[in-house]
Amino acid sequence: MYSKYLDIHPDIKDALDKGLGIVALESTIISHGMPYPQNVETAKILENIVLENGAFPATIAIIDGIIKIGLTSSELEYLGTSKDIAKVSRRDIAPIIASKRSGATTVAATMFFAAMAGIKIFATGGIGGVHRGAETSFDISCDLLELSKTNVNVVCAGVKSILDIGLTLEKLETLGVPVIGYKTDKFPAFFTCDSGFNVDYRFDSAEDIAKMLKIKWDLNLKGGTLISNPIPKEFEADGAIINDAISKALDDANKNNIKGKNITPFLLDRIKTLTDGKSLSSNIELVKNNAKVASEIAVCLSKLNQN
Ligand code: PSU
Ligand code: MN
Repeated sequence: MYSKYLDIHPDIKDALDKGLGIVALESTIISHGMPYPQNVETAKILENIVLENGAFPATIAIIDGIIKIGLTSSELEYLGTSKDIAKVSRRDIAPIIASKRSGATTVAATMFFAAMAGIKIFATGGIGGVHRGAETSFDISCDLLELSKTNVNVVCAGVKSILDIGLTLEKLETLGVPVIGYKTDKFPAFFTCDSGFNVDYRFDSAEDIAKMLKIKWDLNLKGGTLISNPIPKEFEADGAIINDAISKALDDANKNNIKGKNITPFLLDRIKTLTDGKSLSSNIELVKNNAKVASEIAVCLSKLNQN
């Protein structure tokens, strides 16, 4: 029924048919999370990292009303440069397709499309979550709800402290989403390795994570998992500088009355400026590391399924 809306790149189709490892990659990070040209450069580097680690990269977006699983380099360039790319979360999918527009997919929408195509592993930087002040703004990312219902596992570096990390973890518990630490007991805070909160479970190899995921599916436990992979120590940002930038950025967002889907891109851009671009280089390094770990898990899963 949905195949007429979906265009799966031939390489991904072939990998799916053969049961090979595939890693989904999101596109909001390209269009709304990083400036040009670093956004397009990073998108291409991520695809190469996935290939080098034995899996196939499937960057996901909507181009002219068609859901694309796997993008060409000119499509990546278009998403990174055009000013007319919508930020597409779950609620935006049907209207954007109906109006034949192009959209960059958030974690929620990327998960939804990855599941449609049969892709189980997804790498990104950080997911959305419960915003600070959510008790009055009600601003809770749809990413969390998607994790509770869609069977795609997201490798990320935790969440930024632009969010309320404690409340985000509480919400994930309510939604029944396992929060896993890859080689760590600490839930990471994106730019730094330790948010001050612990993860529920620690796994020390991609193979052990793949085995755990298989058990979850065998038991028909619906929904995804959050696999948190801390930024490599050598790229960790100075916590004090980051926190200072985040407070200032949050203040600016308040003063400018920035709300809803615009707040995350606004904060990311402000933090980048306030840290003289240092946040951007940490951001790039942590996503690269997530793409590598996601590829290792995808390859282990493919082997498990073939045995
Ligand atoms: N957090 C980041 N960088 C990002 C995002 C979140 O550190 O680029 C993006 C992701 O695409 C995520 C989305 O899915 O923002 C969440 O947006 P919202 O809070 O509006 O749901
Ligand atoms: Mn929101």
